[in-house]
Amino acid sequence: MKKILIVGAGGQIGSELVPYLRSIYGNDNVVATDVRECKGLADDGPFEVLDALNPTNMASAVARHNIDTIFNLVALLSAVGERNPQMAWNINMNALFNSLEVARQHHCAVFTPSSIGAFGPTSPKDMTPQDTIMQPTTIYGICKVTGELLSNYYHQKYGIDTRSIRFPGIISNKTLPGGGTTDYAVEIYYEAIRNGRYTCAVPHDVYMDMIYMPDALRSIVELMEADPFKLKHRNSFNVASMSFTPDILAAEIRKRMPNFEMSYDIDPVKESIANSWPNQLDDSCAREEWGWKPQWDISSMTDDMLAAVAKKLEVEKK
Ligand code: AKB
Repeated sequence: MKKILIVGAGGQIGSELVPYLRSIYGNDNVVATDVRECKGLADDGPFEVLDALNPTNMASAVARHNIDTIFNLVALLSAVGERNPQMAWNINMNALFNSLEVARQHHCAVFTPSSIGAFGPTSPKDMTPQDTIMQPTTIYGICKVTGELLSNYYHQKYGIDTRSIRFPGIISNKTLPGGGTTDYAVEIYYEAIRNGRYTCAVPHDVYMDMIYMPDALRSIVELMEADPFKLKHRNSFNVASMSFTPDILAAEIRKRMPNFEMSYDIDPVKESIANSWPNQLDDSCAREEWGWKPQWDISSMTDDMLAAVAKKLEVEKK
């Protein structure tokens, strides 16, 4: 990776991946793009407004900047996807298809995030294997499985260096996620600091995999830098870091804020999605093939999140 183009850079992952990649590969070598202007992304390096659904404009950016690696971060998440499945398919699939086609024409590598949402109710719930039955029941999951297959197809047929990770819910403190089923695990920290209480839309006892953003960012670079001869899989790798229920996360916050209160107002769409996803993934292939190892757990993440969110909200108040 010498010259990188990120499409959909303004979202939860992109807003932190851009500075992370710039710190490793150099500011001028990471071109951030999004469908709209994004505060902050133009401060330290190149930024362009680019609609990933327009392949001509994407190809032009790749050619102009001499890009060798495309990160396609464009996505409508699981819960919001259920409100408009046609739009979710259009955005999720066509941004990926354009990235792969432009990569084929301009000889680029491609990274695309997949998700625990690629699994469904018929997948094994506990220690969900890397290779197993995948019959998701959300449009988001259907896009993710199709995207995995399509990315493998581009690798097998055209030799494109496609790689991907099945991300758990990503917990971060810079940009809020929008429209996911795992969003509660980010919102809870903001509401704990703001109001000392949180109303959760996901049932109290549903386990889902989660990962803290610093681990997620590191996993992306480690996979993209991995020796291709060691990769038996490509699209997409299970990674695991921590798995908990809303009750467990609330108890963790209460250890630091004893008066924190949690109540529940269940969203039936999120409930059904959460119930269809794994409790915990088996990430042994990622560990064996490219050395994946998480560094954060629920306790260290909660310390860091509460401090970072408190600081952020304090600064915003001024
Ligand atoms: C979502 O909840 O939709 C995402 C995901 C797990 O892919 N955070």
